[in-house]
Amino acid sequence: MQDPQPVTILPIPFDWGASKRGADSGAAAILQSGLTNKLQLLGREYEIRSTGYLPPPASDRRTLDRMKHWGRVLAMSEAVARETAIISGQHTFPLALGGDHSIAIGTIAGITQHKQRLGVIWIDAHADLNTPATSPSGNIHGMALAAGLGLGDTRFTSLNGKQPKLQPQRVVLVGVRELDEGEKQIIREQHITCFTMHDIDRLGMSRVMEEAIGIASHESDGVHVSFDIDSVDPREAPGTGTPVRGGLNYREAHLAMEMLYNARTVTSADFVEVNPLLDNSHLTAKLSVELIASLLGEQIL
Ligand code: 4U7
Ligand code: MN
Ligand code: MN
Ligand code: MN
Repeated sequence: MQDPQPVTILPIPFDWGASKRGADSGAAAILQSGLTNKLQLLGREYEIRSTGYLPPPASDRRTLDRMKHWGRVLAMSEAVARETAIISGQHTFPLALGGDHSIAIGTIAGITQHKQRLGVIWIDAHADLNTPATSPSGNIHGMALAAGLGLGDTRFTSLNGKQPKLQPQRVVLVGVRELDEGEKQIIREQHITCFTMHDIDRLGMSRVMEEAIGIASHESDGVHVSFDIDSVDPREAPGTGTPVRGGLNYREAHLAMEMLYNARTVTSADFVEVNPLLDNSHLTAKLSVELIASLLGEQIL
């Protein structure tokens, strides 16, 4: 990977994959919290692009109990996949700003158009491995990683024709502390590497990230980092729709980003689930800017 690569920021103002409204303003909050200024300080060229999908058409009411607002999520995913495929073909670094985590259905579909052996590091309190059959909520943001692995509704799994887009041996979960029964089963059946908070407590973040980077990049043609801000403890990141206690602390989250930068293997990223309506004094959006800066090379010394 050439470094420093220009960054293409893709804001995705979308929240119909989640049950709470508000994550659709997450990207704007991250931009308002000084992201582009940071990129300039880091000497990174950047461009901001649009998916052309703003805002969701009120007319699209296609929904099901087990796949809420699937019509809107699908239309968004198609637009995101189209745009991300273009960006990743241009040798810039695609940085997708959510939006809820359902946007990753589109980014992974777009990026894997060029990278068929993409590794994924999914940093999240949750695994997002539900299918319509296993989901307790019907919220599609909880099904995003499953879709990339070819599990779930074919409208989502077959987005760029080819399914599955990811190979489970190159998918690594980090920070997990809330799993549904169906998700546990998928992790076991597919042999997905899952570093829970328990593992982070025992091994330390440094060792966990070393292993995660090794596994995701093994015989890969790139590594995608999908960072759900609810991986971070709610004390540091309160502005998110599905907070879970006992998460990454401030330094653990930064260390993960710094190690990913130092490994020079990351080729694209999502930052998702920032909800400014729940975010007192933009703490969570500011944290996201700092973490993105660390991922893109900001150093302490
Ligand atoms: B997020 C949940 F049941 N698993 O499927 C579900 F606990 O993108 C939560 O990680 C999903 O924030 C959270 O609804 C999705 C629930
Ligand atoms: Mn998530
Ligand atoms: Mn989550
Ligand atoms: Mn969430």
